[in-house]
Amino acid sequence: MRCLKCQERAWVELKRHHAAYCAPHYTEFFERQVERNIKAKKMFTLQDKILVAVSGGKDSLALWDVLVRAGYQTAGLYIDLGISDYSMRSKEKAMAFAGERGLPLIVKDVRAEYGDGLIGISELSKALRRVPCSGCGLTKRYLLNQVAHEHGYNVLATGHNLDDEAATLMGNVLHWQMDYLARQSPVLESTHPHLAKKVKPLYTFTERETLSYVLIKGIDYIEEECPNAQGAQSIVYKEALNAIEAASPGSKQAFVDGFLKSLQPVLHRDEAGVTLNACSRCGEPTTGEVCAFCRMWERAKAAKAKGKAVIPTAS
Ligand code: Q46
Ligand code: ZN
Ligand code: ZN
Repeated sequence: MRCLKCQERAWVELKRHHAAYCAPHYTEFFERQVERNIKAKKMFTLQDKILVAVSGGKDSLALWDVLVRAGYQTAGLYIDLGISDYSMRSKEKAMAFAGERGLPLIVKDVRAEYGDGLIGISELSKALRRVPCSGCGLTKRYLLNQVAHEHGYNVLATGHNLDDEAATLMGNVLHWQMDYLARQSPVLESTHPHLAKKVKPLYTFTERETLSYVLIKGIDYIEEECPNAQGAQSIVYKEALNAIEAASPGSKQAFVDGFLKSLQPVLHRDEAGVTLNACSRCGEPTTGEVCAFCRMWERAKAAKAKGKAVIPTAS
């Protein structure tokens, strides 16, 4: 197999594009494609201040790397969720990436700041008898907006890739989650001064393609998944989609592209505008009186005070 550009030995094969590239031409292709996504979807410009959600994993570090190389104004945000040793190891990767490149990294420690030093995501889920990902997702969404607003970043960029988007779409379609479908997009405009614009510049790349980029660039990332990801529904959908993709290359992209072109704009247009108030506890926007984040953490602390299941654990 030869590189499409220089005919040297190819390092990465992209079956769905009927192309293959050597290492330097692959990174060139990757960086150009990210730039094309940013411009085509009007995600941001060189004047914007972009907060990159950094987990220490390959996708978020690849995204931050490309944005810095392209000259965008960025800072990283790492959220320490207090999930066993995984949080510690992923934080080390995020801090090392930022430190080696002299990039600004904001670190938020959920257990210290919101859980009285005792409640991280693992204890929160036990106290509330919910799966960890539900409390975790809400906490991450809240903190991303809150930190972006507090530090003056108008755009929030996440490393969601094509596999993530296709799996989310499959889950939303299987359960006909119309509200979620209306908001599933690589770009969500800000609807409130406290809510940053949200963008996903890697939404056209598969996990394998992002992995190829970080390997070629020598970016050190955390390989292990969050322990709570095992058994998550999204993994089942990703496996199903991988089987379809193997039999028919390009299916994942066609699935997501078709949805974004045909259905998403109709659903988004039909979404009724909602009035947002300031949360009476924290001041962040909410449709009710107290936001879901404050309610959730208050319930977890109340459960702890009653001596229920909140015990700091190693898992
Ligand atoms: S970090 Fe949080 Fe994920 Fe872990 S608890 Fe679930 S949502 S799996 S991306
Ligand atoms: Zn080449
Ligand atoms: Zn609140």
